[in-house]
Parts: sequence; structure tokens; C-alpha cells
Amino acid sequence: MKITDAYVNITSPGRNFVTLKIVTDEGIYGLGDGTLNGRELAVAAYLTEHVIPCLIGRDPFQTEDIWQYLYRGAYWRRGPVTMSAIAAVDVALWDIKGKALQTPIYNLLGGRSRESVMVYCHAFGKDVGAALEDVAKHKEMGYRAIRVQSGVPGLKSTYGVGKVAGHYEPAERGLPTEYEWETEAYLRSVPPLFSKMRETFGEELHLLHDCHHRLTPIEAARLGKELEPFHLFWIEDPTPAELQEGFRLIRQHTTTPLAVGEVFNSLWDAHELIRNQWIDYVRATVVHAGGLTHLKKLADFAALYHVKTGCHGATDLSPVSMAAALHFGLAVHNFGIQEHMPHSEETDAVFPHQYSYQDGYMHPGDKPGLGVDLDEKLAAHYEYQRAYLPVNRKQDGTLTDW
Ligand code: EZ4
Ligand code: CO
Repeated sequence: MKITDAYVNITSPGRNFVTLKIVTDEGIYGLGDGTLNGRELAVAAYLTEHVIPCLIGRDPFQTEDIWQYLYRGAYWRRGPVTMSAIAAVDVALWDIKGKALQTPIYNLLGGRSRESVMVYCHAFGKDVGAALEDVAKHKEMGYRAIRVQSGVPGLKSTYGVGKVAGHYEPAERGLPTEYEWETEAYLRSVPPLFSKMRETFGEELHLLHDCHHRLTPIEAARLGKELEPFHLFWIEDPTPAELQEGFRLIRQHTTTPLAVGEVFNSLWDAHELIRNQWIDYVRATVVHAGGLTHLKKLADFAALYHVKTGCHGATDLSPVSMAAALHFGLAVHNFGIQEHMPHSEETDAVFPHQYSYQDGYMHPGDKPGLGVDLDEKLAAHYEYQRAYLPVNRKQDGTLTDW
């Protein structure tokens, strides 16, 4: 089998998605997601101008060699644009492989290690009362694990809290929105939020929280310690992780489990974190970390150190990535949990898919390959629109992590 053609589809059914389609001489095609929220066209150009010409004529079964060709062969390594582009190619090739062999991708990654994949959803409220209502609503929908974010008294906006109840989408059209931040107010607000959650919902429900890179290690240590009585499943991205050894300090002070890495591009971003057992869950995803080929290596390395997967699954990952994540989650032994932020109806219609949700768990379906398609005719109705993630400033004007 040979690759005869490949092209990038950009569509915006409510939000932007970049999809790579690779076509073969046998008529089988594969899909890969290359969406990088707020920087979509950089990946699209990287693919169209620099990667696609190198793919034509290659054997799509050579997932390892093509991965190395695009990674080592570029000389310039890593970074979110490069690694999302490589991921798009890699996932599309696995899709082709599965379709050619007439088997779902999970069978090519080791087969089923479990019946289905536990997912966590997002709940939020402008205050504790509203967050309680939203958690109750999601519990009713069957979720066993719920991420909880609430507004912080004194701040006009907070990460993870939508302007409208029930809907949260971080990227906005137009130039970046500015959010407001003050660490002390945030740190004061989180323990009472989770105290109320436990008091209301008991011990069984898994509760998660995303700090979204906003704390220093010692501030994160304080938060982790204060949350210990409420037995969180994890706190996520407590501090920016460029400095991997920053996590040593957090780890020394708290038994609250730590998850990190939705912005990671490769195993090397998590190498020290895993090797030193400073984290419990690694959140790197199939799309931003070089595809299934690389994520499998990361997961296998993490397994040696009792670190589990907890892959990113926000709506900026297209249904193509969601499907890939579910095949991966069904197969890898050290699967932990998968994030699930359901897509809009418009997005689901553009990407018809086999995966399904039931009672807090998801399944990728048993169709050959990924089990996701792209309705190109429908996709063409939604033209790309420039959008950005917000930026964040402290109340004195200092730009800080969003
Ligand atoms: O802010 O995917 O855990 N989920 C998250 C996401 C990220 C977005 C950024 O594009 O932190 O909501
Ligand atoms: Co996050």
C-alpha cells in the first residue's frame, strides 16, 4: 500500500479544528487531528508546506519509521506545532492500518485491557452553590468522576467557569480576552468548595480540580495539604512544569495526587517528573504529544514508575483525537482516567463517530481503525475564524499564567 495524497481540512463548527486526511492507492484513507488551540494555522501550514510532500509514495504501515523521519529528520525537534503535526500524521496512519487489517486500533495497541474507559467531566459555578448544582446535574448523568471549578470572590473571571451556566469554551473569537488573577483569593476559595462537595455528595464520587498552572510550588503544596481531608482524585497542573524539579517541593508536602502535562509535547517534558515519582498522572495527549506511537512509549515509561495516564480531553481536541484517546485508554495497562468535555452538536455532525458514553464510561466502538469520519461537505459550511485563548493578569497588571 502507498500514500498517494494528503490534505488538511480546516473547519469551525463553533470552534476551529485542523484535520489531516491521508489517502492511499487502495482507496483506504485515514484521519488525524492537528488542532492547536489558538495557533491552528501554524500546524496546518507545517503539514501542507513541509510534511505532506515527504509522505507521498511511502508505505502507511511504517508508523515507526515515518514518525522518526518527521521527528529526527526535521533536525528541529519538539514544540507544540511540530509535535501536533507529527501526531496528525501518526494517528491517520494508525487509522489506515486498522482499516486495512479490519480491526479497531485498540487491538493494534495490545488489545482491550478493560471493558471501557472511565471519564471525568467538567462542572462549574460562579459560586459554591452554583457549582453544587452543576455537580448534582453531572452526577445524575452517570459521571463517576467530576472536575469542579468555581468563581473566586473578588475576581471578575476565573479559569473553567463559563459566562453562561452549563457551557464553557476557553478560546474566543477576536483578540485574546484578559482575565484577572489573585492567588491568595483563589487559595482561600478552593478548600471550602471541596469541603462542601464532600459534605453534599459523600466519599464515593471522584473529585478533581484544575489549578491551570497558576501557583508556585510552595503555594501548590499549601493547597494540596489543605485539600487532603477531601481526598481528591487529583489536582491538575498545580504549577507550570517547565521546571520539572518544582514538583519535588509539592510532593514533599502533600499526599494529594498530582496530574500534569496537557501542554507537554513529548516524553522529555515528563521525564524527570516520572523518573522521580513526583507525579501520579501524566496528561499528555495523543494530538499534542506526537500521536499514538509516541504516547504509547510515554505510557510504558510511566508504568515503570507507577504513574498512570490521565489524558487531556477538552473540546479543542477534535472527535478524531477523542477516538484515538479512547482506543489508547482501552488498551494501555496503566490507564488512569480520560477527560471528557462533550463536543457541540455541530462538531459531532461534522465528525460522525462510533464512540459512545454510558454511565460515566466511554467506549471507542469496534469499527476498524478509529471509527471516526469527516463530513467534508458539512465541514465546508464552517469557515475558519481566528480565535485565541485568554491571557491572564494579576490585579496590579502583571502578566501571569492563564
Ligand atoms: O484550558 O484545552 O483540563 N483542561 C484544560 C483545558 C485547556 C484548554 C486549552 O486549549 O485545562 O480546558
Ligand atoms: Co487542564
